[in-house]
Amino acid sequence: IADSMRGRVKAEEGTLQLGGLRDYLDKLAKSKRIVIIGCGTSWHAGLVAEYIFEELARIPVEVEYASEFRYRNPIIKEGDIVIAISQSGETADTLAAIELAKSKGAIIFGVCNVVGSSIARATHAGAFTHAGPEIGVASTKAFTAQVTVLTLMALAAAHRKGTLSESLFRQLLTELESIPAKVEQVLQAADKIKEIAYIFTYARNFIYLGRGLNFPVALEGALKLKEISYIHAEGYPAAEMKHGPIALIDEDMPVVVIATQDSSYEKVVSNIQEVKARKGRVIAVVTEGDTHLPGMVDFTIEIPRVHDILMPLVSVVPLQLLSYYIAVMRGRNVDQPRNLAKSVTV
Ligand code: F1P
Repeated sequence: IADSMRGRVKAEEGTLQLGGLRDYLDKLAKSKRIVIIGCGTSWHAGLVAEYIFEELARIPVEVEYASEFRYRNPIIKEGDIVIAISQSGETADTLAAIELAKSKGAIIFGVCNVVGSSIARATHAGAFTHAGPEIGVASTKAFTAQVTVLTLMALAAAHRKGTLSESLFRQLLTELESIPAKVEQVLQAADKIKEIAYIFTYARNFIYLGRGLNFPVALEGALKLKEISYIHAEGYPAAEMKHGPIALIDEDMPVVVIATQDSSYEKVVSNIQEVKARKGRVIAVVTEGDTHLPGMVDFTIEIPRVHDILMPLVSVVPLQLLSYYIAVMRGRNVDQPRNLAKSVTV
């Protein structure tokens, strides 16, 4: 990922090298609406991109499950931008959604890992993630690479459109360069995450909560746990909890909360208080140096401070590790989980 980022980001020049987008960047920057499609983890990367495109480029974004797209007569007009995300580049539902959008005159951008894949060939433009092959079936580094590429696309569009100040543009590019080292730092907390996994190995259910950009990360954390450990897990926006899921909370319900120190921190802390008042057991992903949450929750996992926009690239990693260790401790085959295929081609 670091290598692939270096190929695209030239922070010192303040430019972005997204070769596959060059001829279409203007169309992306001027678009009135972007529709993002994908399945599974790729759909979650799309949700992250929704926040980033809307925040930086002020372009309205809709994120759709590719598997549902063709069943609801979607409104796509000539010139609409559709971004299709797929690790394998072979997902049948995503390919079918692309063909439908294309037949209505949409311009299709691809964010794919596999050069020469069916989805890459069906798109008009796009960027490869170059994350290398996923060893396991469940996407992990693909997610990080997809979010990186989508962030770069949003930065490029926002810069071209003029909705992003030069200083923030440069700051984000520079911070992007520091992400690999920050992810390394999270990996060093693996032993602590392993200890937490040990305690919750035989939990039957999990809830994951996050706000803003950490909401799709909560969904992705829950999906990873389902995929490789077969534990039932659900992700919610933290504020949704009181609209139903709160009824599930008792001492047997582990709740993973991404509670980093961003603009929603205070609200997330109050959500944690609601969980604790009902005896839920809270594992919080916190910003390093947070002195408040360790005294309030059962377990904390520290991650380095990063700009809100780039947070998912770092905050997803402890959740992937937690799922990994729980699955291993339950004796699951994490590379080849039951019932899952790397490319869902039917
Ligand atoms: C989509 C996906 C993956 C998931 C599993 C099944 O694949 O849902 O996110 O981990 O492998 O397929 P893709 O379109 O991103 O290749």
